[in-house]
Amino acid sequence: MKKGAILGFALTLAVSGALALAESASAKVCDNDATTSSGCTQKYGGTWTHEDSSKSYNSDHRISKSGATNSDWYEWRFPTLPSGKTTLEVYLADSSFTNREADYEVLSWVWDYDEYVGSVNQYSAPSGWNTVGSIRLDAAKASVTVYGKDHSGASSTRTGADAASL
Ligand SMILES: [Ca+2]
Repeated sequence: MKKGAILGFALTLAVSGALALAESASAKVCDNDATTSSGCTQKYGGTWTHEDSSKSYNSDHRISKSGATNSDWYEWRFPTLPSGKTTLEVYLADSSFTNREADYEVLSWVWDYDEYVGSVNQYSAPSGWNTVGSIRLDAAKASVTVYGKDHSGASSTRTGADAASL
């Protein structure tokens, strides 16, 4: 490789690195069982057991029962976020999360319905932040919901709820 090409490649890496940093700096993270000072709250339906895990974000997570359904859901409630397009990312690291196709939805307080954002295979997801999809927010409080149903058809899997980021 010529010197100029190497420099160009290095510059590309530096610019994309800066963009990635800018994006993560503007994102708001809500963990499961968030502290009051974080501005995040949460709610859930069905059974979501609290567990400590050194792999999980802030060393804890919630997990559904085995073979959960759409009656089992966990909701992260975010404070008011700026309007515009944002990316939903979820933190998945603990190996006890086995849902092969977990659905995620987002609700903005000014909407009338939850909007489907995407599905994630929690079982094969790389450890750390995973992108679910993009959504446009409307300068209002927003919530993210994950459902316990495994849409792949796999039975007896368990769904994890750790940190979420918008
Ligand atoms: Ca956590």
